[in-house]
Amino acid sequence: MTDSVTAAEPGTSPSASRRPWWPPALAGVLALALGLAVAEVIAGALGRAETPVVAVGEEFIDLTPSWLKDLAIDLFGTNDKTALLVGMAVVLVALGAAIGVLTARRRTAGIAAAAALLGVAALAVWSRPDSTGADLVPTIAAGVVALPVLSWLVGKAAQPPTVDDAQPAPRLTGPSRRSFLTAAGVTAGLAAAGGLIGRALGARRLGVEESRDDLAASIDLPRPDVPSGVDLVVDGAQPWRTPTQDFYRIDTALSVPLVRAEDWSLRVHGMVENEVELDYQGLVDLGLVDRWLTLNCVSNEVGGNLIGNALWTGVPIADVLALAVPAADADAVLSRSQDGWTAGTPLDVLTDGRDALFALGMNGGPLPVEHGFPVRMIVPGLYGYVSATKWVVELEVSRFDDFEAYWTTRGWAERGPVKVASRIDVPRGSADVEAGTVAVAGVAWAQHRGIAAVQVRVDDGDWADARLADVPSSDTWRQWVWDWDAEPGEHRLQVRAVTADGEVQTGDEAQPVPDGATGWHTVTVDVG
Ligand SMILES: Nc1nc2c(c(=O)[nH]1)N[C@H]1C(S)=C(S)[C@@H](COP(=O)(O)O)O[C@H]1N2
Ligand SMILES: [Mo]
Repeated sequence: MTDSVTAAEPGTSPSASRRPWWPPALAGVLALALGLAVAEVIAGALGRAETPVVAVGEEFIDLTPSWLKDLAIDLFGTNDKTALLVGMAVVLVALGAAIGVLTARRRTAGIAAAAALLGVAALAVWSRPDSTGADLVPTIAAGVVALPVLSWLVGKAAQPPTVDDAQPAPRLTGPSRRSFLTAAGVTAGLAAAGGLIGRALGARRLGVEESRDDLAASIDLPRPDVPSGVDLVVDGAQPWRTPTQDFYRIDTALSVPLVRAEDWSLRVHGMVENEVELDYQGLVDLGLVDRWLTLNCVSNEVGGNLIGNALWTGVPIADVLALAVPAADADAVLSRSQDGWTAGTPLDVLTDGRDALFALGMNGGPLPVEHGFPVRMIVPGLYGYVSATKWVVELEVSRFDDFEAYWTTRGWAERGPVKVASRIDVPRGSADVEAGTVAVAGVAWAQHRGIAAVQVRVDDGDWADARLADVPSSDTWRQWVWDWDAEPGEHRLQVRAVTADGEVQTGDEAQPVPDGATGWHTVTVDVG
């Protein structure tokens, strides 16, 4: 027997039992692909972000238990979304193939299964926080196209084969095979074209990029010149200013929210004397400031790179809250993004005079869409998950007792002050270095408290003070370097920092969950 022969179903003719399984499977995959491609085109044309694929992926992200999410970030880092899309593609191919095979055997059951699959996608679209009835249109169109195409293509695939006796095994050959392959080829071509057109339309969705370009011209953004003395420029170390394209990205959005600056507004409500609604120009008119601030993720492991430092341009959050006048018994602000993500931030942190900003510029350019265009929050001294809401559209002045924010319902702490930490950038772990003077260098951070000292030790020896670079404020990370007289052999380097208010970084090791990792970054090197 060969792989082109399926097992006979009771009551089916011998010729049916000798039909290969792959043509209906291929038909199922292609019908589904065409339907989803049509959905992408229509979503792009309508300027909708929710396609069936995107909505299912986002629901999946929101429904996955936190341990699995943490594992995915661990395994794939910032490629976690690519990994999810690849995983979804594999599942879709398998489902499409199964539906095709089922349709060849029992047409109504197969078509019902395909309809059920799209029904699940429609439910996912409907459950997205920002979805409206119009967001269902692409998914409905997918069904309108995919179901008839499935029936038609499987019909062609399942036509009785011309049995070719010259072949060692029965195969689909002759006119019926050619006709199926032509139909399959046309469907595949249309699906590919649809996918490309959908992407092209999607890329320009709502003209958000144009909106960014307009701002670059109309708003006075600073040149992101690095202050003198902050960058030690050690070979192989990270630059003090993180280039925008290298800045880490963490969020739950599979398709980024697309909001034009001219359509954006911010609503401040809840426990306030005055409800405030600001549009983009209204926000800008409050007065822009430029600040160097370091942002990091609570999921960052010891030695990890979910941290970046940039020049942010924006409006102090305190200025906006002052217009609203929070009630005396309020202690928190729940911020909400356009796609429904939330963060809970202590009210006193937002009003104690630190540079907590509604940022609209990053490193001298308009905020990139992935980093929250048109407006995001950033609060020095707090991890991103409790403060740095991207695509922010709403502030609700409230009490911590009265709400739970996105990550707090998933096992992370309610409060997320940044823990003092330090990292060795060079030499890299398991590097081979030459004996002699070796520059050991890296960064340390304790935003808003400041770094007073960084110490390095070798093989559990005495702690030695590193030389610190300058910083413009206590709100950024601080570079350090220490000249090591390296002797041949394997050595273990460790770093710890001391804050300006006297806290010595603990060597106790803790995982990122629930409120940030601790422990000394340790690097082992081979000196030759
Ligand atoms: N709307 C929205 N804002 C968000 C998030 C999110 O998932 N959605 N993630 C937060 C987290 S956990 C971090 S660490 C920072 C990361 O900001 P960045 O992607 O600009 O580096 O954004 C925060 N703001
Ligand atoms: Mo984060």
